[in-house]
Amino acid sequence: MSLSGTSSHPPGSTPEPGRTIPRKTNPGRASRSGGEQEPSVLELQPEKKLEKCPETSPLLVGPLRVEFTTSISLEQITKSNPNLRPGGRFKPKDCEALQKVAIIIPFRNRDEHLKYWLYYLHPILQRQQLDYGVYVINQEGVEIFNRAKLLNVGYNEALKEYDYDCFVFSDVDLIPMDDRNTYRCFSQPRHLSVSMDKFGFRLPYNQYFGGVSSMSKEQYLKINGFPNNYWGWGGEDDDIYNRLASKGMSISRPNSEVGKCRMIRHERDKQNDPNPQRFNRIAHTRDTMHKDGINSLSYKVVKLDKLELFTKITVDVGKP
Ligand code: BGN
Repeated sequence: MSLSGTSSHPPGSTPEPGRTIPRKTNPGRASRSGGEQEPSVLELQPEKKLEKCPETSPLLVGPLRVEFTTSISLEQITKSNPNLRPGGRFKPKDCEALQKVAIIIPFRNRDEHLKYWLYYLHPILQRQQLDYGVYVINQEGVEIFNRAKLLNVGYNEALKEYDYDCFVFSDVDLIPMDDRNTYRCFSQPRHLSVSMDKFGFRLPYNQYFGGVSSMSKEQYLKINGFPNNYWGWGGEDDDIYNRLASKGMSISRPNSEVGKCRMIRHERDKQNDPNPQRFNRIAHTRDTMHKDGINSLSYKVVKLDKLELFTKITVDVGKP
């Protein structure tokens, strides 16, 4: 399957699986007997209209204990999250979620980290009363890693499945320590991982936009998505910051208490060596961003697995 940035069907055109779509009678087509077809019993029942969820979920508990000592299995996590639908989807039962959020995780060879992420995040996201889906975008092969391109792929693929209006971009190794840090979108692009243990629970610098961030579809499109040509570690998040700033947007952030999070310690992979071109690239974001982004994205989906806890999309993103 070969796919490019411009998808063959428009975002949201595919009905999401598992959702009942009320059948409509087709006024342009006469039934076989020539008369009007009786509507079925199902069609006579009005769809139960849920009230909107409150601005702040009443289910939140605040600060959380987060540790990475005990090993957990996917089966255990699945058991303790019985309300998930295939592909790691969820929506609240009793109210209509305020936002439809796709959570995009760039990935390769980090199954242990992903388990912790799923273990901690699924219950948090459900308490936040979001209509959400988790998309793990797995870079195929052993070529150098391309985080920002994988994020673009996630945006594009998630929209083929459902009409998401908000995108949370999260590293697989970052876990929030407070469920009031809502994984949703705001009137400005949001930086969520503002207070990481790795940086002494402070921002490393004011323009820092790495780790976990969120953007509405509109905000994302305004900056033409993310760069596709940052291969290896570093700079792609600064490029995204430059894009936002050049479009006159500012960064919204939770306070440093609510924004606390833990990073799972690890060695940096060989395929994620620092990118020597990053300094030069971020110096030219304003010139390159209109040619390089969601409008120039090309990749191949190698495999798409709807697992119980997440949707795993393995992609060939090419090489530098
Ligand atoms: C910065 C990196 C970011 C990274 C943060 C935190 C660069 C660009 C050249 C200055 N930026 O230095 O990508 O997220 O550190 O680790 O390297």
